[in-house]
Amino acid sequence: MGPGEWEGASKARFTLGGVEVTLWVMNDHRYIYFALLVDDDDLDTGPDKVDRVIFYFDSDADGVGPEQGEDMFAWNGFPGEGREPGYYDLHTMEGSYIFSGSAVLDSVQDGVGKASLTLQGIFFEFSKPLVGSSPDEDFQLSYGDEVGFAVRLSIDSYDRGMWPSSNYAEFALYEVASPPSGAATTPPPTGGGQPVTSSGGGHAVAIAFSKRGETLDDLDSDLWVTSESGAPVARLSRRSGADEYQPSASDDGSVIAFSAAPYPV
Ligand SMILES: [Ca+2]
Ligand SMILES: [Ca+2]
Ligand SMILES: [Ca+2]
Ligand SMILES: [Ca+2]
Repeated sequence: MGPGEWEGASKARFTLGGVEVTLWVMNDHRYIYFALLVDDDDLDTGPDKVDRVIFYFDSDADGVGPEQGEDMFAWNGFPGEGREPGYYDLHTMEGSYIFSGSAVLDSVQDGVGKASLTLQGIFFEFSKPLVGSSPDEDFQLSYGDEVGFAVRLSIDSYDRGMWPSSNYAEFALYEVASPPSGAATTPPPTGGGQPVTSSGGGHAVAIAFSKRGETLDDLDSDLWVTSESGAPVARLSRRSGADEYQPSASDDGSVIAFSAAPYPV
């Protein structure tokens, strides 16, 4: 995680079933991001020993859940025979109980998730569109909306329990932050990045922005540039294992400075 990306995130630390957990939540104008650092020294993927984290949502923040179609996603080290370990976009069935097997795979997989072993533990990282493909399977969030969420953790095949409460119908609340100034006033269904406008003499020549990759092996941020009209787009940097962010252009637009950090830390 690049310090420029997570330093403004909401953060919680707690212990679940004897395991230390740190949680971060934030959003930009397209995605809501969750990260979870779990104190464990092996990332287990298999039927005999499995690590797994499930996020489930009170999508409409009405304090009632899980309700039919409310959002879920998971990183699952053993989702079942014939399925790959990794990220799954899910939703709940009416009256179903999380972990009972009655969570349902979405017809369209939105978002990405990644788990990696770091010196501090297993680092789970997720991004999910504020506006998912289906209102029946994904949350549809606008700036200022609240969304309820809860986390269920299983480490080394042992169910460590749920946060914020052992009562699965209790949720933490996250308020979707307004976008950076100059961004659209409602979340677009597609698009990405945190735009940073670089303008000289009152006329923007280009907009450099930091954008996360959208595939599992390209989750770090790279620099991209677009014209003021929104096209064309070109990638300026592509370094695996490093975040480039906070681009800033010189007055004449000929030089772009940026910050960089190892990813994930
Ligand atoms: Ca483990
Ligand atoms: Ca609800
Ligand atoms: Ca979906
Ligand atoms: Ca979903």
